[in-house]
Amino acid sequence: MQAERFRGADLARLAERARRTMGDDVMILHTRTVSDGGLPIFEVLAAPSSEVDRMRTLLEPVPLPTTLRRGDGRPYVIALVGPTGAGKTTTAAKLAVRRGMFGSARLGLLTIDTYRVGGMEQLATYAELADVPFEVVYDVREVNAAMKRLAVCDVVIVDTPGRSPASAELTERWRSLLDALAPDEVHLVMPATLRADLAVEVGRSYRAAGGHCGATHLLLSKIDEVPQELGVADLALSLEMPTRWLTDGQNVPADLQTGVPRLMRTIGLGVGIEPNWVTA
Ligand SMILES: Nc1nc2c(ncn2[C@@H]2O[C@H](COP(=O)(O)OP(=O)(O)OP(=O)(O)O)[C@@H](O)[C@H]2O)c(=O)[nH]1
Ligand SMILES: [Mg+2]
Repeated sequence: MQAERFRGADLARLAERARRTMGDDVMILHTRTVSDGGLPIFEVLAAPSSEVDRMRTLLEPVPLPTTLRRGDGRPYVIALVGPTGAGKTTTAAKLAVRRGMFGSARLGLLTIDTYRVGGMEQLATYAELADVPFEVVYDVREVNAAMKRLAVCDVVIVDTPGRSPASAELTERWRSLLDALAPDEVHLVMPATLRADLAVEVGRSYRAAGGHCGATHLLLSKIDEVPQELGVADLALSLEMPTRWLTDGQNVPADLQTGVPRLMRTIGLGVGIEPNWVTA
C-alpha cells in the first residue's frame, strides 16, 4: 500500500501537498496531532484511493452463503492449512468458540492433526468448554462416519498438521484426508511476520496443491507481532488471496478479526481524527 505521511501546522496545506504528491484521487486515511519539539503539529496519512480500492477488490472475500449447510445436507467445511506453528489450532478454536461468528449456525470441530503432541487435547478442551462437537480423524476410512456424527452442525472447522516440505509421507496423508473432507474453503494460515518474498512462495505452493487441498483464502496470523503492523496490508496484497479473517493475538476467542476492515486499520483507515497528543 503506497501510503505516505505528511506533517505541518496547516491542515489544508497538508492536504494540498498530499494531493500534489499522490495525485487527484488522494485519500486522507488518518489525521493526528503530534509533538514537534514541544509544539503541536498535524500529521496526515494519505494514499491514492485507487490503492484502497485495489485492496478491497483483491482481498474482499465473497460473503459466506446465507444457508451454510450444503444442498446434500452436509455442513459447510472450512479447513485451516499452513506452515508449522502458524496458528492453525489456535485459530480453529477461535472460530469454533466465538459466539455469533457464523450467525446462529451450529459449529463443529474436526482435526486431522494426530501428530502434534498436545494439539488435539488443546482443541478438545476448547470444544468441551464451548460445547462444540469434536471429531478426530486418523484415516481416510473414518471421514464419512465422523462427518455423519457432525451432521448436526452447519459449519465444521478442520484443523490440519503443519506441513513440512521435508515430510512427503505426511503431505500425502494430509492430501488424501483433505480430499475426502472436500472443504468448501481452505484458509492458508500464515504468520504476518514471515519475510515477504518467502510468504509469496509459501502462498504459491499452498494454492497450487491440487484437488480439494489448494488454498482458497489467506488468513494472516500474529499481526500483533509486527512492529506497528507495518507492511501487513502490503503482505496481504502481494498474496492476492481473499482474506476473510486474520488474528492479532493469542487470546481465544477474542483475537480473531474480520480481514479487510482490520487490514484497513493497519494502514490507519477507519480511525478518523485522533485528537490525542503523540510524540513525533
Ligand atoms: N502473538 C500471536 N501468537 C499467536 C497467534 N495465533 C497463534 N499464536 C501462538 O502461536 C503458537 C502456535 O500456535 P498453534 O495454534 O499451535 O499453531 P499451529 O499452526 O497449530 O502449529 P502446528 O500444529 O504445530 O503446525 C502458540 O503459542 C499460539 O498461542 C496470534 O495471532 N498472535
Ligand atoms: Mg496445530
